[in-house]
Amino acid sequence: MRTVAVVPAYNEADTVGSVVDGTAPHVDEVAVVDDASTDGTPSVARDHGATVLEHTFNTGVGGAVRTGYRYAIEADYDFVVQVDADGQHDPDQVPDLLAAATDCDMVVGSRYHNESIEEYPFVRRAGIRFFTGVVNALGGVDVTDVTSGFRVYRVSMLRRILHKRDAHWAVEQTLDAARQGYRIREVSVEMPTRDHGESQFDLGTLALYPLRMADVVLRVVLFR
Ligand SMILES: Nc1nc2c(ncn2[C@@H]2O[C@H](COP(=O)(O)OP(=O)(O)OP(=O)(O)O)[C@@H](O)[C@H]2O)c(=O)[nH]1
Ligand SMILES: [Mg+2]
Repeated sequence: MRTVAVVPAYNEADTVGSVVDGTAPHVDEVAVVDDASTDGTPSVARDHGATVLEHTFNTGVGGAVRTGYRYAIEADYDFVVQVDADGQHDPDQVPDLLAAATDCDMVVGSRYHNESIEEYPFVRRAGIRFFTGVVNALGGVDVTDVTSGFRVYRVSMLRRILHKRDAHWAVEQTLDAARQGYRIREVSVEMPTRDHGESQFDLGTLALYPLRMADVVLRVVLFR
């Protein structure tokens, strides 16, 4: 079984090196997707031995992970493990996630199976609950943390669920996978809140949430 780690990274020069170092022993290759950073993230990642896939323009997390998935598909890997570059995902938990993937197609690392969710602000928790509820109701599954970016995919499934939109990529692909009958499991992962760099969440993003979310869900439910 060949495994690649996909690490989306935008201005994470302070943390990406230790993420690459921590992840490399557990996988065959670490591919950092640099989302047009301006702080030298790609050269730090390269210095730590990662393959670096560079975006010319910033796309956001959804676009960055799609580039990584395409790389995994083209290179014919069996599994992808997705790890954030900001230090929120502990690479020591990668083996647990990979082990859980041997008899399923997608493994989601959940903060709801331990106390780490309690660190997150109320609005963020309410958002996670809401998105997770939508995916469970429309996908007939029982996950707790659909927005988690600490995940494993079987690449044969990934080919069939590549998300089309950059916003709400996790909702889109998880709902799509659930509706196609793929096996989804969760594993408990500790995920402290971010303490470096800049979050993908800002006021503009939050304001557009309901509209973008409805767009993504309707597309999956009606057209796939
Ligand atoms: N903020 C941000 N992150 C990006 C972007 N493109 C790729 N990423 C990477 O995608 C990963 C997830 O983004 P985060 O901003 O950490 O999202 P999050 O973990 O849901 O939010 P926080 O809890 O605030 O960190 C990180 O490794 C980022 O470096 C982008 O355009 N903006
Ligand atoms: Mg983060």
